[in-house]
Amino acid sequence: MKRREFIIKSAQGGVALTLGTTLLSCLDTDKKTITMKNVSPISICTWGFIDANATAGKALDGGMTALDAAIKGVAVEEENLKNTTVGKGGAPDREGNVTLDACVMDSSGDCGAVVCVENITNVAALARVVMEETPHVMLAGKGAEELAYKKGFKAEKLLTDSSENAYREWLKTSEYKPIINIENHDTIGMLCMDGNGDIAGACTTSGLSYKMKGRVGDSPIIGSGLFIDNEIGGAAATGMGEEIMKTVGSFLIVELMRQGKSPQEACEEAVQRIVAKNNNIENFQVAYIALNKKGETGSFCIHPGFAMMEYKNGINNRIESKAVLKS
Ligand code: SD4
Repeated sequence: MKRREFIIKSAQGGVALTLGTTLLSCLDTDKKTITMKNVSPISICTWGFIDANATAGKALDGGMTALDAAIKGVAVEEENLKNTTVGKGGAPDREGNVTLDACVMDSSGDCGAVVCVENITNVAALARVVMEETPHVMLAGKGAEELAYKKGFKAEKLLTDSSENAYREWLKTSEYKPIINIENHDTIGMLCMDGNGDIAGACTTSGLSYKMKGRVGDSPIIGSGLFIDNEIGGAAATGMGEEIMKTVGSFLIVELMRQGKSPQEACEEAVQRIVAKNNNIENFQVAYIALNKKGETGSFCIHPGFAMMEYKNGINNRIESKAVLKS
């Protein structure tokens, strides 16, 4: 349901949501299928998240909508305890609290985001609730968390034994150098095209490890961590959020594609904009992925080592991204 319809229906007393049904409809979306228009579905995501991308790709092949598939795909990483940059098991801030950021954008141009959310694992699904069931685009902290409980999400301890141990180790020096952030990235941004040819995406993260309390990066910011224009395509980002936000990277890529650039050329230009403004690119990573309406994809990054997953025609490929710097 679109936000405007929700407001109207709410006003008419026509909305009867019971606890739990929203979460179910956000994550267990297998029943929502579409009539395929002969478009071969595609899913791409940041980093080598084979399972997450296969989950989305297969769901799309089964007729799932792009938004449902993207949220289902990124949930795999939100629930992966080994991923220390997303969801449960994500690294905490410098005070030991895990705070998550996420956003979603659909093919109609609607979007939702949550920032600095504690105790909720599936924050991309929560961003969808903000999009579909509130009159707003973004909710922060306690407000987002309270909405989650109202809609049936359960409270979970996001700090695992292993992330707590790593945090305690870090506390010994408390060395906070956010610019040295080349290796420690696992944020998942995912772009899906469904059998109707419609594009949607999701992006979810715990942000920088041991970040300042309250720090929010690019990932939940529409236009920075994610942007979709269903007439053109979509883009998603990972890496040093501060640099991505300064250039509104994902929006920039979609606009460059609108001007005729391929997804690859657009990703390269967006990275080069950051490179041109920084004399310390040795110290941080930025990587972009993009998908256009023709089903073409691209990716580019500053440091070698970034890979994109691409699911097309039933095959899930890992594609090593070209980089500005040499290894
Ligand atoms: C952020 N872009 O919060 C995120 C970090 C990231 O993998 O991509 N980590 O700035």
